Amino acid sequence: MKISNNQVCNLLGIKYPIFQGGMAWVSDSDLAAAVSNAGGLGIIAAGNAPKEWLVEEIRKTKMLTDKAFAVNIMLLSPYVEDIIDAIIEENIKIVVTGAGNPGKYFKKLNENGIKIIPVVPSVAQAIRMERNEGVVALIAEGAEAGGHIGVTNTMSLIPQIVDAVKIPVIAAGGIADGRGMAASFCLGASGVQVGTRFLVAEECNVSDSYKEKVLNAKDTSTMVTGISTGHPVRVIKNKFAKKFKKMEDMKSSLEELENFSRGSLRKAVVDGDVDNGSIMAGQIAGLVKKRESCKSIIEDLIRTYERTVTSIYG
Ligand code: TUI
Repeated sequence: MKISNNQVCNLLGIKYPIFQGGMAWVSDSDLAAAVSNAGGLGIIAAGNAPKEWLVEEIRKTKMLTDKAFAVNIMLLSPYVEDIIDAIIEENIKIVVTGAGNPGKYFKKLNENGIKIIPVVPSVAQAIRMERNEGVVALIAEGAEAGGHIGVTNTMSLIPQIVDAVKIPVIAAGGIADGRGMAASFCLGASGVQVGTRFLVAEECNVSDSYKEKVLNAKDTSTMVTGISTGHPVRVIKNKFAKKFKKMEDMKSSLEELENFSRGSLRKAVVDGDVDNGSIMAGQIAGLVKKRESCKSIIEDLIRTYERTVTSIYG
């Protein structure tokens, strides 16, 4: 059974309702353009980067694709205001927000005709976000996801958010193939966001050792650090994650934890130091076994989605 007349595709002008997760330090112009060219929604992650970096990546993406793409604003960034200025100046039409409440930026984004898609980890946040002008859809992200997460898992979160709002819901957290995509649609989602599987894409510029960690992961390879600090983050278990957790258990101060973890994502993604860096990835990493192009990933998602749906509904 093929996907047809999909709300998310119609809303954003894309071929397939598949978003590539906006992953800090990872989701650059090469990855976003490859996903958009393959029919999904490529997303550049501003992360903690300064405005100049984002402007350059937006311009590169426009040279690499004529398809729709988005920018993800990480709301813990010290540069959020500058990032929003860059988004407006560079005429970006779709914005995804994550890791906080984007409330105070809605007016400016909406005035500039930007479609806003907040990531939400709970029903309360979903309801709060939907009330705002310019919010056209929501990404409901379950705690299977990599990186900064909420507490509720995808299987429970999606149907509860779908029932609580009227706008389309995109499911995220634990989805890496067409079965996960079909399951998300069964729960009422109109699209999916995939992060972990794109970490090993040929067009993804993360270090080779990071990719190997994802490819070698199994179902139990991730853990959550930062629960004590109020910023839970799912990562692949390694020396860094175990030490961080130990420091939390020993009641290290927030300052000590911040000093220990500062720059840790960059260390793993850019420098390839997968012992002392933070290897953010979702619980579905155990399913990701192959390096391939973004086009091949998206085609596989669609093919296995159609096969799964046909096997359920005939
Ligand atoms: O944002 C993400 N995942 C991320 S961001 C990131 S960069 C980072 N690095 C180190 C420490 C922390 C972050 C790595 N992974 N996912 C989207 C997401 N948003 N998950 C959960 C939320 C969220 C949380 C709270 C959304 C809204 C929210 O509201 C809280 C409030 O203050 O209202």
